[in-house]
Amino acid sequence: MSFQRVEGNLELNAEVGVLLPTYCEAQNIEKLINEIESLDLDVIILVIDDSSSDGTAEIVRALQKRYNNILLLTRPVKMGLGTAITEGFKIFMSLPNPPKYVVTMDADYSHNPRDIPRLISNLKQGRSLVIGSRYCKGGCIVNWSLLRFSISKIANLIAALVIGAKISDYTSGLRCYSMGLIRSIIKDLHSQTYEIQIETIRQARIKKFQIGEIPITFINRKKGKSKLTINEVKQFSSYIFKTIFKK
Ligand SMILES: Nc1nc2c(ncn2[C@@H]2O[C@H](COP(=O)(O)OP(=O)(O)O)[C@@H](O)[C@H]2O)c(=O)[nH]1
Ligand SMILES: [Mg+2]
Repeated sequence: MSFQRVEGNLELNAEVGVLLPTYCEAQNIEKLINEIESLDLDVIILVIDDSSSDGTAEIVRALQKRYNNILLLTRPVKMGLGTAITEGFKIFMSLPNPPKYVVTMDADYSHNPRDIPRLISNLKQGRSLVIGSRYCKGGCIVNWSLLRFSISKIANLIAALVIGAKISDYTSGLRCYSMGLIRSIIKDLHSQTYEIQIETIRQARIKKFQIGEIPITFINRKKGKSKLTINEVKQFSSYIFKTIFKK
């Protein structure tokens, strides 16, 4: 299994795991990791990189020499955000000392690392999944095109109809999961790409875990390109249709 291919110290022991899926994030990853490291957190950072051609993995390897709490898995081809997140979950679960909480975030610096402690403290108030929401009161999006905003809003409206959880942002990538929730839903996660964000919420709801959200400010990436393509939109739509018919 992929666990054997993870680079870094597998004996690490920390309360929080931060999972960073990367595809061509060389312009963002160093600043992001430096900022996570500067937080007052007991943390293991796990980067799942899909053989980015811009040298993302080499930058992470250089950072592993500076910090002793970074793990890296490189996969041979681009395999999608969904499989990167589930593979990251499996790696955290299999560590000799698994973290209690797993935070996922985009590695393009559109999520603010300083929101991580807020997510964790909200989870500790009795929740198993806390979403960083752009659409609840106090949340906000900076610098998105009208088209990108519309795609996100439509995806959220459909997800709300199909899943019906009491949350405002189903597609946010900034979240905190309890390890108990991850262990309980891992076998039911089959997403290839961005639909992972709603599949995890759906599974958490089916298994009756408490879900919460806190407002965040999402600032569109300043560097590099979005990896959301028509293929991701198709996979997302196909997941929604399959879910409707399963009901
Ligand atoms: N490992 C991996 N990471 C991916 C893949 N697709 C997207 N990502 C990462 O997932 C995060 C979200 O992607 P992004 O392009 O920012 O999507 P957007 O914010 O919706 O435009 C970023 O950190 C990407 O580098 C993939 O196929 N594999
Ligand atoms: Mg992004």
